[in-house]
Amino acid sequence: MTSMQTMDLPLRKVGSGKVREIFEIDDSSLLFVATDRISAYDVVMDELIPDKGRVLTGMTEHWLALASDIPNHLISMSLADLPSAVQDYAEELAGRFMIVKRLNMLPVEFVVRGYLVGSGWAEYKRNGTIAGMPLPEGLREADKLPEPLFTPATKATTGHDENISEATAGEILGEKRMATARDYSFQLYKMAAEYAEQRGIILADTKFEFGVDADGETVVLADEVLTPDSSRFWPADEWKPGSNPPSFDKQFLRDWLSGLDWNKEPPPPTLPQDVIDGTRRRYIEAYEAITGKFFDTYMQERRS
Ligand code: Q0Z
Repeated sequence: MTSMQTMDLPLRKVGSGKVREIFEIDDSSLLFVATDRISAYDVVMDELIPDKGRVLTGMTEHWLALASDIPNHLISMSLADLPSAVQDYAEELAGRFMIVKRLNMLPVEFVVRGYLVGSGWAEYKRNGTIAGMPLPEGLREADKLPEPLFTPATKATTGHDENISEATAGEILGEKRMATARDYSFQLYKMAAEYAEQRGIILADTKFEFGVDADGETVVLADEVLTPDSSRFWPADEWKPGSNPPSFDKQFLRDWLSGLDWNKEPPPPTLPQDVIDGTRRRYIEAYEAITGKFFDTYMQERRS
């Protein structure tokens, strides 16, 4: 089992997030890598969750295959297609990298919500709205919304994303691009929510990122897609309106953290081995529940 903190690869790093890294291959392609880092309450833990990056990459691959009618950035997940400069890292990268088409990223996050939680619930309690749109009265936390809602956000340079209206997203991106990416987002959410529901999983909400192709025209789905880091997945049998249901993947870690007197500011507490193992198990269970495939099978395919 190989595990990854940060990737020091002999390629130029062009983006780095809390748990993902992105490197330049050439003018038209990038190497997108999902590490095993995990964050909770926006703090990255010191320990890794082995295979977490592979689980997320495998889920992204699964959803992209189901949504093959939407243009996406994935070029290859084959070891043979890795640039020669990183062939020595093939074992570490296997299953956790995507060679992707280099896009001009749209500076808006495409969030779709089917349930009333998180910042959506906070706004509804305050104003009776989500993203400024009025909702029926009397909804409870985690209630299913009458219809999925598009609640775009801008990537704030520091701290949290800022929710914006659809009209503002249209002003930033141009109406046509915004509408194309919005419609793709609804289509993806509805497909995935229906698919997950049949497997006993609720897709409460999710966030998509899009870019524009070199032709300056084609709107292309990018980044990780419908993973536990970009979405809230709940086990359907634990959903109870009136309380915030546990997320499939991180609840095990959050439950352990909540028993400590940690103030949710760095430095994070040291994760014991049983919390690492339990969290890894939950990620793998999520992969297997969603894809219907054994994680070991995914890895066998990705190592050869
Ligand atoms: C995505 C991000 C990450 C931090 C750049 N296909 C693409 N073309 C051009 N740019 C990107 C992509 Cl995916 C791109 N991000 C978001 C990813 C770490 C931030 F791995 N940044």
